[in-house]
Amino acid sequence: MAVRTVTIDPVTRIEGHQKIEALVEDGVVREAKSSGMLFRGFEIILRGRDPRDAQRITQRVCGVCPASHAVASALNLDSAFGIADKVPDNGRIIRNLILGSNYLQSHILHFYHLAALDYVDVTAMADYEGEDPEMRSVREFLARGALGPFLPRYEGDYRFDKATNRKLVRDYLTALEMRRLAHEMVAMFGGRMPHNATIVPGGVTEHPTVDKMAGFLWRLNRIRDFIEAVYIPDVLVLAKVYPDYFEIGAGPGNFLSYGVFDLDGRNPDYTKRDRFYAQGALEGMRTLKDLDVAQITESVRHSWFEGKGPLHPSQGLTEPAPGKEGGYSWIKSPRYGGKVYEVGPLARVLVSYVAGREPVRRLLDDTLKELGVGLEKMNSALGRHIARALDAKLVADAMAEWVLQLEPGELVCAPYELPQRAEGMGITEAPRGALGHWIQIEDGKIAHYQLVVPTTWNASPKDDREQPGPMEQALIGTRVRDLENPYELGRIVRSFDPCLACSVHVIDVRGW
Ligand code: NFE
Ligand code: MG
Repeated sequence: MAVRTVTIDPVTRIEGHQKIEALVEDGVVREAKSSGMLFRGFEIILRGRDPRDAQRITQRVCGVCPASHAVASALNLDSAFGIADKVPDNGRIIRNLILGSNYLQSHILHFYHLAALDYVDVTAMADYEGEDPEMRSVREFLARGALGPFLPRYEGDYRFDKATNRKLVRDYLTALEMRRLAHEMVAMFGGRMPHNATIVPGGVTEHPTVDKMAGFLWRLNRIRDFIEAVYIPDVLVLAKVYPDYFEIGAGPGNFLSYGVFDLDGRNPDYTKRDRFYAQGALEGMRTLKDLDVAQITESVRHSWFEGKGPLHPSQGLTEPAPGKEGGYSWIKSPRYGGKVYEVGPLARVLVSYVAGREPVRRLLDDTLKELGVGLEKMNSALGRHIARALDAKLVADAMAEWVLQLEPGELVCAPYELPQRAEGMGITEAPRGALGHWIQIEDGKIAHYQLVVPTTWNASPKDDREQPGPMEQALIGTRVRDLENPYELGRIVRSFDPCLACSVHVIDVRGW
């Protein structure tokens, strides 16, 4: 029996430092460990500060998904300040437009610039003789051996023909332009990108005008064309050439979504809000239960923190314990009802699908029909890419309607008074999945702030019950054809779109 440990450290082309360790026995992964390899201590920066600083500071957790932290912290402060039902429609919609624009750039970034390189063979550019100046420069960089991040890479299993490889390189370049447009869209209503300046408790500070709406819509429509004509077709080509990736990378089979994009700001209970994407906990693709935030806990059994049993985020305390016995990650282990749940575009799309949401049902049904596969195949490495592309289309199409609902001249923000003592919760969905912020205010200052972030769920280590996290489960059982080039493992991990910067934000009570 041949047993070997395959280590990928760092996993490249993701955000931040992640290490994957897989115990491979007779060519099959028997055990897998996902580790977050950096400590950041973000929440500690928040302690003792003006609660409104949370809105500015938590955005700095990440440059990829800052808008989601802006929205989560604003919802959190809205609830703590008692104005969760007072945000004017303009404020609600502009928050959605900023967050939606950030989704589009994040998904396009992930597919083309981070994940597709696992499948696209850039050496197909070596004898390119066309006139496209950008493509010619790719060829020249390749000839000079200066083509990071395309190279070096794991070798083997590049299946596209030359024409498809070249098309995907071209689309990689066009995708950069699309992300620039999406950044501009954030800046039009958010003032700047990455960390917007306009989302505040009570709404936003930016007023809609007809020229901003028109400029936004023009950019959005270009991105919608790209998603429709390029992104989704490219993902479908991937699915057709690599159909075996429907068979690997299955996660725990439980999916959690907090719902996102408020369609009505009047219900102060975020778990019951009318949102574009439905809320809920889906077990095994069929059984959808109402979201109950009391079910959320974080375990630190295998994380480098002191602490006993799992705690709800409102109680969560963390004392760093580097080198703790049994620990192997700076990431905690969020669980729902004690069980392992996957979050992300796949969870979002499946929860809304089972909840019966149009147009999610229509789009996913059409896509599955075109690919000739059943719904259950979505729980796979390929399923995550497909769900992310459909998520981009669903959000972009909805944004085109929302922007026209803005009313120039109407209010954008509600007034409030800073409470001396209060607590709050803000739940939303970042591009990578369920995102929650929790706050306690004492003497008018932040006494306690906790974030439970999508990649914390997905890249989590084992918990108190020794249940592996979603990515670990997705790796276990995978056949690795070449231990020197474990490309299957990289492809599975990247299908989750991990962001380690977000996932290891953590808190310490002593200010470590
Ligand atoms: Ni840093 Fe993030 C997203 C958040 S992490 S990218 O999307 O919140 O999972
Ligand atoms: Mg946390």
